Amino acid sequence: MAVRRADMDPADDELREWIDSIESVLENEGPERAKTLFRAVRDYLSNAHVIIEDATLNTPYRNTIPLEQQPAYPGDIDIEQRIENINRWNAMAMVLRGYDSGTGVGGHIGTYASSATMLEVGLQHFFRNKGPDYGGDLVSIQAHCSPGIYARALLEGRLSVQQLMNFRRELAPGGGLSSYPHPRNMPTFWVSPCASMGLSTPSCIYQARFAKYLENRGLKPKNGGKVWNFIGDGEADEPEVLGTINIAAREGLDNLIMVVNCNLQRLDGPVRGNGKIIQELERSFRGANWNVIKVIWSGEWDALFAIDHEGVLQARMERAVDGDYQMYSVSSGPEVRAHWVENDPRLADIMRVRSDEEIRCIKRGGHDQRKIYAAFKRATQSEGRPTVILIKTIKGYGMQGYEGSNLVHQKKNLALDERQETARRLGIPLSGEAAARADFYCPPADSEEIRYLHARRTELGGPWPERQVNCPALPTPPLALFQEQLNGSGERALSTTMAFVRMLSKLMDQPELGRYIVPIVPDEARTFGMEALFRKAGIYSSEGQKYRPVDSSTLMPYREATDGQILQEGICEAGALASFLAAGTAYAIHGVPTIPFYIFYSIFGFQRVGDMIWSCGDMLCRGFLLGGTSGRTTLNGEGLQHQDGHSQIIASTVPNLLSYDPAFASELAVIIREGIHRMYELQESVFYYITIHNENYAMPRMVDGAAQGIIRGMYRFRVAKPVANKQRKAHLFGSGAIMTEVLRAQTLLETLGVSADVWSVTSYNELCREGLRVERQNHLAPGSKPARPYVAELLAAEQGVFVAASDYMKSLPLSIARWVPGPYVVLGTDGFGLSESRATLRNWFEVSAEYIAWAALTALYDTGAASHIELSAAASALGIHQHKPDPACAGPAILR
Ligand SMILES: Cc1ncc(C[n+]2csc(CCOP(=O)(O)OP(=O)(O)O)c2C)c(N)n1
Ligand SMILES: [Mg+2]
Repeated sequence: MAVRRADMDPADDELREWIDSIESVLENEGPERAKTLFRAVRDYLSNAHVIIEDATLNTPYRNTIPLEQQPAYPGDIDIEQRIENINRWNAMAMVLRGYDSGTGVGGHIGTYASSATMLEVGLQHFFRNKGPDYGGDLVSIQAHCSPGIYARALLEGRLSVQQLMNFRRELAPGGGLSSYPHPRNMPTFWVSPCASMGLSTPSCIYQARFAKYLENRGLKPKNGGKVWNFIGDGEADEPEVLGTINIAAREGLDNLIMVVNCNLQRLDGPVRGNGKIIQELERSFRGANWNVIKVIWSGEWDALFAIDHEGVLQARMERAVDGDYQMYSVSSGPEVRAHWVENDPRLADIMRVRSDEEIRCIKRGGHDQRKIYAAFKRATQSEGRPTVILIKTIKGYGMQGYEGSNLVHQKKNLALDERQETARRLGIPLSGEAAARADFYCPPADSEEIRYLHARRTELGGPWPERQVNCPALPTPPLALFQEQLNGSGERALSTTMAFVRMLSKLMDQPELGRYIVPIVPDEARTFGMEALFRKAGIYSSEGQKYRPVDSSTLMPYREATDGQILQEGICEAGALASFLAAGTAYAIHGVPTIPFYIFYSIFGFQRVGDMIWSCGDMLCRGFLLGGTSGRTTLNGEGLQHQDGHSQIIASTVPNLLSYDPAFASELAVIIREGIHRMYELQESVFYYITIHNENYAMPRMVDGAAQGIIRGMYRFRVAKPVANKQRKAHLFGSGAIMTEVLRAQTLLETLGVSADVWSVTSYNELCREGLRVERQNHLAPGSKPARPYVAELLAAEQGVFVAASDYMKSLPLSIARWVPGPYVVLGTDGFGLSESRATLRNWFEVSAEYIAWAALTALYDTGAASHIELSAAASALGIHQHKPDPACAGPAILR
């Protein structure tokens, strides 16, 4: 708690003496000396076990930068204010036009209204584009500000009136605009998505870190570039926000500037009615060792602070809670004065210099260009630390009658007279009717405003936002690079994970490609057998390695280095995924074609950070996600929160993500090579999810000519020996590690007189997508000869019964059912995982060889190709429990 004369007990002479003496040091010897003395006293007390809990985490509730340190404003504030007002009007008009159109498409006014000034100061003076000498700024805004950004692009001539009229109507004639920043939908405009609140912060933090990684590894010149992350104060409640700020300080990200728009409100009401969100955030960020700059009051307050000799005004500001401040924004001048003064004559005296109207209109810092400029300027000069700027604003600023009200977030309409009054107050030269219609206003091209705006952006390197992709293509390595995997392992048993690590290492050794590989691991490298890479490639650390690792004398020491290639992210899947996003979008942001391989426990991928993976899709990210130790039964013993039987299913929901569950090293080799080809040579904006396993078995040689089938999702892996009775034919579909069971089932069936071909399904998702695509075309434009989906074509000539076995839920193999030309039984692992051995788990989930063979036999029985007696004999020979509980809904408890 700050000590102010106003708060001091007049009878406490000792305290006054202490304060007098520190005041004298401050005046005569300066702040550095005062800090030294204070620290010495604090350390003395700490040594004596007297801990001051709230030591210095909070500073007074006022601007961090005092008037005397405020730099001169470099721009023409009048013109900038006019431009801002036009943007405010047009942004509001977009939403009002949408409302008037009766389409119900919605939109928001309040968020941009609160942040227009800070964005305008940024756009006029700070946000610089990439150029020959500058790395370029990455700016992520609050998603709900998008109307303001579109409005500005209208003034710049980059968007048309028609497009603005079609805000939130992307399919409307003439083209429309997406609600929020979505690079996927507007790939030459938006750079990064942010509509799912809370994700932009880890995304920006790791973008800033990845820029340093590229610089330290010599892949990007050290030519600067800031990452600006604008978020809402309500948004700061998302755990991803405060949960990832530590790493920014630890990494010394002085290229990162976070700006929190503290309008004290979220959607429903106050963010911290009973407290102060700015002070709360200040504590968190200072505790995490960030630079914190608060912008609370506008210049009008400076004169009042100048006469607040005893700190009574400051003390009153400390006492008021956010609920009070929100109330002031909707109250009249006399009401504010009365509440503020609280019968304190000293306060009454100070406030007397302002009229009631002046008191009502007195601004918050977030609506004062000079205060914002000072904060932004200081933030850009930070060295060695990230900066957060906490800016106090009013939600819906300028929306007459709605400023600060609890319903302002949802406000989409204004009455006609309110529209006219707003236009008048903003100085928009529209007629009464035009204002009531919410016409857009654009000054002529040679007007002062437009010329100024263009001149400023030209100086800052061009328009913002703008997504420009200018990245060299990489040559695809020949498939022969993975000859070892294509040849198979002979008798030697190994897992697809081991094969993957060998391939990764090979790729890292490639002369042209190798340096672009970015291996990313959460705290799991040893789980996947990747520790040998530590020594070879090094673990990235901005500080190098200040200690001798405990295993320095071994062959695989824990080696950290400033130019380390591996990103070891600790136990932070959100951070690791944000690194993946940064590395996978470096082609667009930095023009550097880094290829991320993020390998993780598969259940902690989609299930844990699925929204971030969705965001990768939106941001047109490239790279490989590797779901390690995947499968519901393959991950021996780990149980309910580790065994993943559904990531492949969730993967199918991301449209530009291709997902595979390969069984063999050769398949993995073909898929990875194809991925590099599509993403880095052809530069397609897709990305890959590949599940890999930890079960060891002999890897067969690649089937001749199978590459296309592997890529498309399915090929015939092994033809069965024919049997005498042609009716007794089965086709077994296997994928991933369950393939070993399928192969065993083939042998079992052979002994039962059934001929079963084995097909390897590398991707049900790709088969299904292609099938649906083809069917859609057939339906939309029926021709004389309809096309056939690949899977239907592949199986067209096959007879008999079909059984699919997957370590994933049944809906995965079921997704291709309509193209299978015969009876089709799907076996899969619906239900929770449980701690058991691999063999027991496979019986429990009915995906073991025995259950696969049984399924084929019962299907044959249904077609009349097997007899009842035979079935009874097989049930006991195979050990089938015909009355066992359904694993889809039962847990082990039911067994007791
Ligand atoms: C993850 C997520 N949850 C909820 C929402 C819905 N939502 C959109 S804006 C908003 C309130 C935002 O408040 P704040 O962050 O304070 O921003 P302001 O509009 O006040 O500037 C909410 C809840 C969302 N977009 N994303
Ligand atoms: Mg808010």
